[in-house]
Amino acid sequence: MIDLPRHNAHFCAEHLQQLCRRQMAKAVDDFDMLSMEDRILVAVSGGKDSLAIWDMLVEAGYRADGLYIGLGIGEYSTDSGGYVRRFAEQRGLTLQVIDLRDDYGYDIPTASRATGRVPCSACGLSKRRLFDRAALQGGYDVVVTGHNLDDEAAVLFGNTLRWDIEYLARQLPVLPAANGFPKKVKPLIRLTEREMAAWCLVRGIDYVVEECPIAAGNKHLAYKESLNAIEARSPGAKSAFYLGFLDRMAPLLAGYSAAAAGQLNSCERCGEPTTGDICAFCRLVEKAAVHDPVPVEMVLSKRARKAYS
Ligand code: Q46
Ligand code: ZN
Repeated sequence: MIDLPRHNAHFCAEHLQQLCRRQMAKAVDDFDMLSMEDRILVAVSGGKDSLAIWDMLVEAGYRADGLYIGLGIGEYSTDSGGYVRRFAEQRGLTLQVIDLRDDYGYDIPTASRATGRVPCSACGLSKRRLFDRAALQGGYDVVVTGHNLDDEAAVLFGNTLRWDIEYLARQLPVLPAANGFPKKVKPLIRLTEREMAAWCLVRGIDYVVEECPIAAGNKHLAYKESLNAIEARSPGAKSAFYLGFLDRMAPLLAGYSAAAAGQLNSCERCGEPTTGDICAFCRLVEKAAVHDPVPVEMVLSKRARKAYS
């Protein structure tokens, strides 16, 4: 039995699965995310959310392959890659693997040090670009990510605290294919972390439980903790905050997101879309690939180092 206060009910394994299937189907329908004919590429990290959404999509009859990117973040990456490979092997699913060090000559700690970007910025840029590239080159119709309600509510909370209108305007569960970018969707926006952990438990999915060591002490986790404290006092507040935003606020911001899209050029090196001459990813690879490898401990914040040791 799992207790879900926001639904004011306890769920057995069968009803929990029904709840998850229904909520995923509602998100997919409401936002026209996927069709049964689509070839889907799931961005998998080895954590519960991405493995759960891959499992849910395959179970629902969708044609979904996985893509895992080895980020070179110490033991965390070694472990998470193992979980993804075992998941795919056990179920006979197609998994593509990109290893930043082997395939591009760098890893995230080194890219962070070489470019002066915070590690999550170097990581986000690398992941976005490589998922987009793999989807377009592999002929996929859509990229699925495992962002859940807790993730999206925390991002919304941060964007709202800063009144970052451009980010708010782009914080949508579907980004249509445009300007050389593939379509991207988030079918787990109606489901929480707790529900995804429960899905994995009842479906026998092993996943990497540790967070990325670089995440320790970051703002995103602090926003999650704040929202959890509000949710504990007022069950349902988190979904009202995020789903209410999508329903009532996002339509008002639609003009901003169209204005922010702007005109893009083709990168002189890779040909992919960029606002300048050479895209940010090519510039990152150029600097990071010639830099001496940097161990993950060197790029952890003080708080993260404490949690890691
Ligand atoms: S962005 Fe940052 Fe995550 Fe990359 S460096 Fe770790 S915490 S894995 S989703
Ligand atoms: Zn480029």
